[in-house]
Amino acid sequence: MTQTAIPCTVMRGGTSKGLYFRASDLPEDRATRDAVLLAAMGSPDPRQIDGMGGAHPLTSKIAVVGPPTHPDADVDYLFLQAVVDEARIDDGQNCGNLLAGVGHFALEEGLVAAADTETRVRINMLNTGSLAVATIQTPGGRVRYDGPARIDGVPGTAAPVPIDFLDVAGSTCGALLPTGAARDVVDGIEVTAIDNGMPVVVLRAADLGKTGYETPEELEADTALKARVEAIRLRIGPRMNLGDVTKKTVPKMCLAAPPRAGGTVCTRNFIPHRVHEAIGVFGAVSVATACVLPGSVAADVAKVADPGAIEVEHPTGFFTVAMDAVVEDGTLVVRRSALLRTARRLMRGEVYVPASLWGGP
Ligand code: NQM
Repeated sequence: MTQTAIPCTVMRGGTSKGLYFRASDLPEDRATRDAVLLAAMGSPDPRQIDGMGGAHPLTSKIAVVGPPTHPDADVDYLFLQAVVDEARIDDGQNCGNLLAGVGHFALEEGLVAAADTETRVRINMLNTGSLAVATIQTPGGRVRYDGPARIDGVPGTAAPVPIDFLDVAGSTCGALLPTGAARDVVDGIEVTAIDNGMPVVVLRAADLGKTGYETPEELEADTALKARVEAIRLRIGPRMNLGDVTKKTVPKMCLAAPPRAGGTVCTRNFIPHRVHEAIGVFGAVSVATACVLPGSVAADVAKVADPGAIEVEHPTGFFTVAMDAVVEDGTLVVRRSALLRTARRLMRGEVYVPASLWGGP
């Protein structure tokens, strides 16, 4: 036998797509696991032609789901980014889009028992050590995928998956404002470095000579802009307690502009080298938080009509973040954030990798 077959589910989670594995179906040894996952995705290769990856960071994602190691959780979820054109599996960030499919996967795999109408799945997010609660529709104890919910960036409608976060502030950087300030100056540009689930650096698009309404393709074609954004990222990364971020997928870089479609703020997001077609989930939560943060550069351009519902505009629509945040003694305290996603099981089967990498469990 020259190939090893590994049980695998392909799911769309929010505006991303990825491979979902049970932890027990993958090698325990990390180096072997990473080699297996790179082969499964077809990385490194810009086209990922010899694997399942979709040749873009948003379709080169992996969820590893297993029994809970947290007393308040039903399952553990580890997110892994297979870097498209490098032989690297990165666990340095979380992904709230693949998170949207974790509850379905856990139910379908029998890791969690379904309730009769809906099932609240408490998910321990290993990348950040924080908890999320996803509510999955399970009429008659079966996972339901179809429904009326629409999210921008995905055609059609599906069953709603409301997700609640309780404790994501400072999840990766150790503090909501990792530099200690609501505003810093890097290379002559004012920025806000924030981590409410995802380390993000917010910049005013106008300060970089952009409107903030450009298409992702236009921004990706602007090599001078990309070099400038990356230089700022490399300088502020260590100040956000992230160390040298040259080889990291965080922080994300968000160009913010005044809203132009009735939302709160308009965004274009470098994640960190490609430009997102929409916006990441935790990316949106962090940007939404920056909008209600007194003194931030996001607050300069945002029009906050309702601090409880921040509408983040992105290239393919809106991302709404429900927030409960208050300013106490001059400090922003985020009590809760919530949002809506959808997800769909696309395929279940086995993914094949060369047996020379791993012979199986
Ligand atoms: O920010 C893209 C995505 C993401 C991550 C990225 C995400 C999040 O859209 O929580 O969802 O920023 O790398 O899947």
